[in-house]
Amino acid sequence: MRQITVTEHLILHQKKSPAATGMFTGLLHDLILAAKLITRNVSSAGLLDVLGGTGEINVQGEAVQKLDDFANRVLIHRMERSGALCMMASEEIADIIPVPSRFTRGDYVLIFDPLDGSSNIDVNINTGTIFSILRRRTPASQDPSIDDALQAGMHQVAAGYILYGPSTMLVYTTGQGVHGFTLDPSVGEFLLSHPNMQIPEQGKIYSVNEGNYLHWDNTTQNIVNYFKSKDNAIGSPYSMRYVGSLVADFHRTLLYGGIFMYPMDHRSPEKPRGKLRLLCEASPLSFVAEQAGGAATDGLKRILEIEPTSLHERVPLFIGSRNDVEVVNKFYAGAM
Ligand code: P6P
Repeated sequence: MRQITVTEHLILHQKKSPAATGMFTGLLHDLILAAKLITRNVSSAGLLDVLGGTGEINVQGEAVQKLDDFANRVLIHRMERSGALCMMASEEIADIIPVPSRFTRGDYVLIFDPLDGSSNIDVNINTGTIFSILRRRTPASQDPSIDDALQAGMHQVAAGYILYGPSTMLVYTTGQGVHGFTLDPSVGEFLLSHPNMQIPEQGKIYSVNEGNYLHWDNTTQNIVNYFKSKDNAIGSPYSMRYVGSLVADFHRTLLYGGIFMYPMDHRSPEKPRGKLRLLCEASPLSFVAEQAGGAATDGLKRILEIEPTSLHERVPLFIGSRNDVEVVNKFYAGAM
């Protein structure tokens, strides 16, 4: 295959996309540089003193891993100098991160999970960086505000992820399909390896942490039982795959089809909630899923239509093959 870089692909294939401006190409370039810096440390984590926790607890109430902190700092440092952003928001940080006025501010907002699945790093399981790019809503004459971040997923200009696995991959969409690039470490370039990725319409894999079964409501239990019964769309039980790293589970779903589920759980009856974050996890992956012909719902509503009310809002997530997500919607609508 002719070697096509990300920049070449953006210019060649994104002509009609509002994302093809120089500012956006520059943004993606800096994001790619950050990814290369992160992958360098993630891939040699066992050899550097970067394993384990920092001893801090983040805004999610989760123990911060040293590589979480490293990835977060690399992204903020690199991206605030990109000239393309007015503001960022990180899964690791409670509040919005305005680009300091000493730097050139741009029209875009970057929301990211710097290293999702980082609790798996110490056992050498795939992790990933998830990113969502919005256009600011407030006028350039004003300081950016949280309103620039609290936008429904349908307003994203671009979204995607970097997967740190046996190879490092960048998968992204700007609304013109989904394209995957694999890092060639010998030249330090992401080269097009998966053009126009499409999720199979019908899956045969389900992906969920069944250890939470007792915390689900009856409808959710019935949905999972459907996928592992013979009375489903394929007439035999689906295979079950669960890495426990969202980017890895989503990437497999994107390539092989099927459905990834992180349902609402009723661990605390007064406050049932999902685990995954809307702005830095569910929205970007749902944009990718829909652009690849798949679908994503919280059980009642298309993820991309949910209007966020807070920066770290959590949602239930069912995402993957269109037919399988449709089944989930029917169960919650009482039609199955
Ligand atoms: P559980 C990782 O901590 C994460 O946020 C996602 O990457 C992953 O999908 C999920 O949590 C796993 O959660 O409760 O199954 O361990």
